[in-house]
Amino acid sequence: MTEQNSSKQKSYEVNFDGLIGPSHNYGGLSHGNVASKSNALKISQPRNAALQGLEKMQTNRSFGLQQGILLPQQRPHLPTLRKLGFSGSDKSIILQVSNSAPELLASCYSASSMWTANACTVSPSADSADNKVHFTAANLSSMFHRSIEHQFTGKLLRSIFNHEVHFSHHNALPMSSQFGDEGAANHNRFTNSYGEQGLQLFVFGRYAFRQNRVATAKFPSRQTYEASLAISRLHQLEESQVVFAQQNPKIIDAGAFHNDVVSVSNLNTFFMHEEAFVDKAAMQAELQQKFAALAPNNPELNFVEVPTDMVSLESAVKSYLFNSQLLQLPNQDGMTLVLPEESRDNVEVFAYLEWLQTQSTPIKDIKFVDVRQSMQNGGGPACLRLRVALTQEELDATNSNFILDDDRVCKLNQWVERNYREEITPDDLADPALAEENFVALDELTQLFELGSFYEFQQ
Ligand code: SUG
Repeated sequence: MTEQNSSKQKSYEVNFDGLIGPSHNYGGLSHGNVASKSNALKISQPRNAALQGLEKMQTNRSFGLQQGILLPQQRPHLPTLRKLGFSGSDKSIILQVSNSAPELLASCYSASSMWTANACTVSPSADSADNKVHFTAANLSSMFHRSIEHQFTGKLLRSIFNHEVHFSHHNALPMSSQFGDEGAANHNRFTNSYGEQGLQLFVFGRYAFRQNRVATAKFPSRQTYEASLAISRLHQLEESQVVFAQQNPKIIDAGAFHNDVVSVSNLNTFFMHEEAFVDKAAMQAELQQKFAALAPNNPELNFVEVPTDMVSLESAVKSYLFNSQLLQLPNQDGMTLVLPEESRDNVEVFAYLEWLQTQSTPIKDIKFVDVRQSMQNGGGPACLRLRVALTQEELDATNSNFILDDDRVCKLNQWVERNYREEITPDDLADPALAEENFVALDELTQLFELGSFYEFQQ
């Protein structure tokens, strides 16, 4: 949580990280996600993965930020398999599916809800006409294994942000390719202070209902313009507060399936690869002009652009340089960039980072975190977190069980140690005992979070 004082009341950016679930495995399910494909069917380490995620949350807390958490979903998701015509006991369904359709079993076993940057799009109350914080669960309609997340996500968000005076929740957009929506991973917001009115940038990969001047040749464009536009309507945003920009299809074909693989923002700063957008100059001009109109007292946006001759597209995608958290730490001048270890390992990227620190930009400090288990499925530090800007009053109205303290982190570490397997091989998914273990773990989790019977298997 980054704390800021505005004239009215304090405001914060709270990062809600996904707790990595006990079924974390490498299913190779995401076409266009280079890491997911290249690590397909490798042995995963769920215990290590979850501990890495918790450690990342603790790192943020050690900076003086408070930190939120979102819970893993029920996996395997047997209700989906029943919808697809499998019947009988849980055990018999798992055995049937593992024999006849292992790809469906892997899809219903994915722990992909860990990447909470794809959980929903959030608009803070300072921006919305009704002064409420708006949430729209992402339909994630492009990838089958992710399209089954939004219902639980919506339910979870409603129980965390459970106060109708402050929060407004919207169901996912219609489940069709024309309204493909991947949530906050394709959304940035610019402001001088989290509690002030901001400018929202919606990034999309393609138009669904009109001719695309440029299009991908290899990989899917998951987010449509029409989906982004619908969300801006739902969230009651004025035209003066939004900019829509198309992601460069070339960069999607290079493996940047979400915009947060090639750019990240914080406050009035935009850190981006120079090839990230179709028409960078027009986008920057519109952002700058609208921002100046919204914030006349401090009208300048900072664009920190990384040129291709310093960081190639390939290195950007491999290292996840941009999939970092750009944070304003309390009582510190300048911002801190929290990067995946893979950025330190990449010679080109590390040389760039050393150079960056000698330059006069708002990015003053860099830190590395080890989230290698998530990275091998294409999820870096920024994928693992959902940013929610809240006023003090809204933070007070948020379910406090989901804001971490030392005691909860300690209990969660113990819960992981007690319940998670050290390794999962692709063949393990066929073992009904793994499903039972997952459900025991999630049952305990609902007790830790005082949620009652929250998952479908508990009802
Ligand atoms: O949707 N990977 C996720 C990674 C999401 C990253 N999120 C952001 N960039 N914000 C995806 O492609 C892989 C699962 C597998 O292959 O088993 C996966 O779903």
